[in-house]
Amino acid sequence: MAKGDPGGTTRSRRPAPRSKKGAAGNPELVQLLTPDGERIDSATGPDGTEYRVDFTDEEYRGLYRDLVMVRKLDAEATALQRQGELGLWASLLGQEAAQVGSGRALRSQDMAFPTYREHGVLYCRGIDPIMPLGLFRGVDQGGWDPNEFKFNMYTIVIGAQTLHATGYAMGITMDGKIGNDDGEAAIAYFGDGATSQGDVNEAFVWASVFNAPLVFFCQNNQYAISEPLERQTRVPLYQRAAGFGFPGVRVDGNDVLASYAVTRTALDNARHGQGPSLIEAYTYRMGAHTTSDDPTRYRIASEVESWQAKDPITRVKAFLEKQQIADSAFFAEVDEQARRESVHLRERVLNMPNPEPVTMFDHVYPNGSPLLDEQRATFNRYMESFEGSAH
Ligand SMILES: Cc1ncc(C[n+]2csc(CCOP(=O)(O)OP(=O)(O)O)c2C)c(N)n1
Ligand SMILES: [Mg+2]
Repeated sequence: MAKGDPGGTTRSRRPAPRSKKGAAGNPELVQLLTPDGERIDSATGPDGTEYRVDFTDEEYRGLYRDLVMVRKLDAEATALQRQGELGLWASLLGQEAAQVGSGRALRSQDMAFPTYREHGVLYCRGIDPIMPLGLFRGVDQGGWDPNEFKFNMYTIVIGAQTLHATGYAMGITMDGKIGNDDGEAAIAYFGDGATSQGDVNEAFVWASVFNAPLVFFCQNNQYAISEPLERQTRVPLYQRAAGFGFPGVRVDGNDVLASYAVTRTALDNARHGQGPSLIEAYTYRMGAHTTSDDPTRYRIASEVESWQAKDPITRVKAFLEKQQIADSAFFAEVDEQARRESVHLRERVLNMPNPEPVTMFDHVYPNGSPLLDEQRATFNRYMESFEGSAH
C-alpha cells in the first residue's frame, strides 16, 4: 500500500453487516474485523467516538501485502540471528496489525518515536528493512535519517522515547504547526511494561498539561519479557489516561482496520489542537521477547494457542476471500514477493562490511567533541600497539 493518505475514517464503500459497541466478549475493545474475517461497519469507543474505515479494494489488498511482508522479513531476521549473523533480534510476530494499521495511519508530516520492535512501522514509513539489521548485527547504529523518514532512531531504554516525543510534540505547538488538516502530530510507541516507567508517566503529565499533539501508542503484548500484565497494572491500561486528563481507547491490536481507524482519528485530533490521547493496542507477542529469551519458561502453550486463533493476517485473508477482493493468484504473488525480498535481505546482510573499530567514535555528536577526539586518539594508539596491525 502506497505511503500517503489511504482510507480515512468515514463511510465504508463496501456494505458491512453491523455496527456495534465493542467486540464480542470484550465490550471495551474497538474492532472492525473479527478473527473470522467478518467486517464490522463501525465501532464506538469509550468516549462515544465512532470508528470506521473507508478503503478501496486495492487498499485492502495493500494492507494484506504489508502484513505478509513484515512477517516474512521478521522471520528472516530471526533466522539470521539463529545462524549467528545478528547479535540479537526482537521479533514483532503477532503484532503486525497493530504496527501496520497505525503505521499506515500516519500522515507524511507526522513524526514517529519507536522502541526496538517497530519494524512494521519502519516498513510503512518507507525505510529499507535492512536498516534495523545493521543495528542488530552491530555494524552501525541504525542508518536512517529520522528527519527524512519522520521516524526516530530505535530506543532500547524503556519508555525514554515517550519523553523525546513529548518534547518534539511541544515543539510542534511552539512552531505553530497545528490547527488544520496540514498540522503535524507525533506518535510514541511503547509496551505494556513501559507504562510502569517514570519516564512514561512524566510524558503523560507533560503532554497533558501542554496539550501536546501526541498519540501514545501502547502495544500491550501481555508481557514485559517474563513479567505478565498483572504485574504492571490493576486497571486496563487505556483507563490510565483519564487520570492524566486525556482520552484513552483500547483497540483490537490484531485488527489492522481498527488499529488504522483509532490511530488516524487520534492523530487528526492532535493535529487539530485537541491534545494527546492514549491508544492501548491489545495484542500478543507470539514469539520470544528477543532471541535471548525462552518464553516456555514463563507461559503456557494453551495461552499461545488461544491467541493463534486471533492471528492478524488470517483474518484479513479470510475477509479478502469472502468478499472476493483477492484471488489465489494474488495470494501466491504476495507470498512470492515476500520470499524474494527476504532472500534479498539475507544476501545483503551477509555482505554487510564490518566497520573499522575506530568508527565507533563517529556520529556520536553532529559536530564532534574534544573529549571524543581525545578518546579516538587513545584508541588509535592502542590499536597501533598490536604487532602487524594495519592501523
Ligand atoms: C530503562 C530500562 N530498564 C530495563 C530495560 C530492560 N528491558 C528491555 S525490554 C524490557 C521489557 C519491556 O517490556 P514492554 O514495555 O512490555 O515492551 P515489549 O518488549 O513487550 O515490546 C526490559 C525491562 C531497559 N531496556 N531499559
Ligand atoms: Mg510488552
